Amino acid sequence: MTSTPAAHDCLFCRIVAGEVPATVVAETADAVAFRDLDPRAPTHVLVVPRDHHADVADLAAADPDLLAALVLLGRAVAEQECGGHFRLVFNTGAEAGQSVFHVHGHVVGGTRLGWSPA
Ligand code: IU
Repeated sequence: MTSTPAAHDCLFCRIVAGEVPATVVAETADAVAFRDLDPRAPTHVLVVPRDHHADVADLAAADPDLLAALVLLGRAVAEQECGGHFRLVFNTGAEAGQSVFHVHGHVVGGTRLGWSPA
């Protein structure tokens, strides 16, 4: 997949640009953290880079420092909300459950998490 600086039809680009409302809980120069509209845990926040990359593998290839920044923003959110314990999930590809093709990490926590990926 390719990365583009911005995608007009990309929901998360529009959230980052402030064109679509979202509950932002943290942000940096490079990334934004906002609450998932359909939370699956007491803490369920999405961390997204401001730049458009389709998925985490594309991001890792194009800009590994930005991927690291995303992980650190996830940790900062978890420290704010759930004692620093969190799961960071990057669904990658439609078959794996990715529905928005602007890379996003799901920061989930705030409860004891089970482990049943399938
Ligand atoms: P996924 O890994 O691509 O399936 O995650 C997309 C997430 O984006 C999913 O958890 C949705 O609930 C969430 N979301 C959102 O927070 N706001 C929206 O307007 C839309 C999806 I569309």
